[in-house]
Amino acid sequence: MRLRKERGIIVAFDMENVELATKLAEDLRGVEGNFAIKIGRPLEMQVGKKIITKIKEISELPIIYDGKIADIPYISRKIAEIAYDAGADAVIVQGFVGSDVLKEIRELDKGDLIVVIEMTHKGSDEFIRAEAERIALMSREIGVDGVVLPANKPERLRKLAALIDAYIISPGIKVQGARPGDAILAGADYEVVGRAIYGSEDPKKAAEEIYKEVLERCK
Ligand code: O7M
Repeated sequence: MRLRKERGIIVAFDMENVELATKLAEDLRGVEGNFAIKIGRPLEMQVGKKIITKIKEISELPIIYDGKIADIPYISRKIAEIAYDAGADAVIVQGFVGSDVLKEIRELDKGDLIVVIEMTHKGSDEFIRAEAERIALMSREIGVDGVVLPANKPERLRKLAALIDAYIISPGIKVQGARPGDAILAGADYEVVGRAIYGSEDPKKAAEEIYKEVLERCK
């Protein structure tokens, strides 16, 4: 199951509580709308790669492994392969590591390849921003499936989105400053939401409400 280039919400599973993760995966199974799950390192480190298999089985949603892979081609490929074999439909790789890393993972052809172009935090403006256009063009040339662009920097998102023909996933919603809908209005396909969902009292309700708000604003 690969991700479609359609508007939707990616729920970031960065919680360290495995019980909370499995409960939210259960709650999201069959949820109305276009949802996917991104598994981050804080959760993965609790139990290892089998959390990918487990969350996929329970939720029946597309699973993205967010190891933000940034190593030499040999190691990057190994990490990606382990994640795909555990059930990940997509893996996330840092674009700044260069084309040989992306090509090595592309060659595996076991699932989607999503590349980080520019990030949401302030430090991203110190080095990554200066090269983001080139990273975007490299990603397009290699034919990656998806890219990551910042929701809380809408002018950058808009500019970089114009260089991209892959699907765009965009974090930075709520806690990092953007409103649900901001990223899709600036050209993204998916909005990535973590703490505003898993950190809320009723995570399923929060996910549904954020999805509704996105649809309302992006009619
Ligand atoms: O909604 P939050 O702020 O709790 O979580 C945001 C998620 O998006 C979290 O999983 C981060 O690792 C991720 N993210 C960013 O916050 N900023 C970025 O620039 C890139 C990512 C990301 O998903 O990269 C793949």
